[in-house]
Amino acid sequence: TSSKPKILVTRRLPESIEARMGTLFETDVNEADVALTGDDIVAGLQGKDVLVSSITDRIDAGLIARLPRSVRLIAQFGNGIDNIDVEAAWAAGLTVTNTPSVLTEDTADMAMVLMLALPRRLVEGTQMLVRDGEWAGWSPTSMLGRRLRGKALGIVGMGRIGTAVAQRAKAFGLNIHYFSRNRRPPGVEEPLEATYWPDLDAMIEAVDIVSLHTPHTRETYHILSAERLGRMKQGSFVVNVSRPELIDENALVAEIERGHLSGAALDVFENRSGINARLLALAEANKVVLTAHMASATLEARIEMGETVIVNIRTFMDGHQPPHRVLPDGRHGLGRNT
Ligand code: 8YV
Repeated sequence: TSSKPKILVTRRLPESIEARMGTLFETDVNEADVALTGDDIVAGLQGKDVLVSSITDRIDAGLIARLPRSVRLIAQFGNGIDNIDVEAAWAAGLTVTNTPSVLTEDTADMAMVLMLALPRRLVEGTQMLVRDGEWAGWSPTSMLGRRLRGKALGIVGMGRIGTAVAQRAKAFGLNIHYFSRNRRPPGVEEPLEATYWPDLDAMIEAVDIVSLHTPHTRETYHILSAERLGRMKQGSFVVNVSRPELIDENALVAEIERGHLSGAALDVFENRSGINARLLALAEANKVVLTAHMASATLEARIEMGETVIVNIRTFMDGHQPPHRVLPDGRHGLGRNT
């Protein structure tokens, strides 16, 4: 038997990452690349030191209690850790790590893609061209969208990703507003000319676009509640590249259907096994733009996430504190799997 750390990787990772893991660790990858059940995870971890998890693994207190004693580290491949009960992991003496920062910029880019897609009718334009005979050619009044410049963007959660979105949006001429648990330190707001709102309800009423950039926790579950969606400005819209649980999706659909909101651009969905049929109908009507949980899905980000996982494992196995340890400070919930 080798002295290399023994790891179970629950999903396929980019080739170069799997190859590197294969040389550094005794690596067992779930080649099938479909989400493992709790029983599969427990069985696969027999005699192993590390679980390399993804958002599709539900690691709740019950599963943590059943993990083999040899397992000491849960190294999440991802930024969000709402699939892991971090408190239960800590109570069981397990260390949890994640991969922040490396996906910030790509995720912020996708927020801009989605923010522009609705008012500039991106998907509709493509559909019109690909559906034979529907394009009558250019005219001064065809395919008119609405200008983004000058609109007010309300960012909910001004952390790494929220700030990266604000920087991009500022360059597009949007006026930046934000709500965050804590006001950002001096130096952040000034270059963005950003307005801090200590009261989320007040901000919601004042902006044209709401973009969500907070983790999913007990406190942020349905932070865009039916009540808040109702308070949004007539004709405003929502962007979500974060977690589906942040929005009361049925209420969002209802507000778009009745014409109060002009639409939504979503990368994540409450019912992950089958997207809400009313939401799909709204997409058909070009009121919403839907993407497939791909805001951080660039090859570069995935490789850097893999490298971060490797650093976390090596540091931990060498007996040091891994750089991206997640603290049991309540910043977790137990979301359903993607
Ligand atoms: C991934 C993400 O799709 O990091 C996150 O929180 O949502 C995405 O990067 C996922 O986490 C991969 O496990």
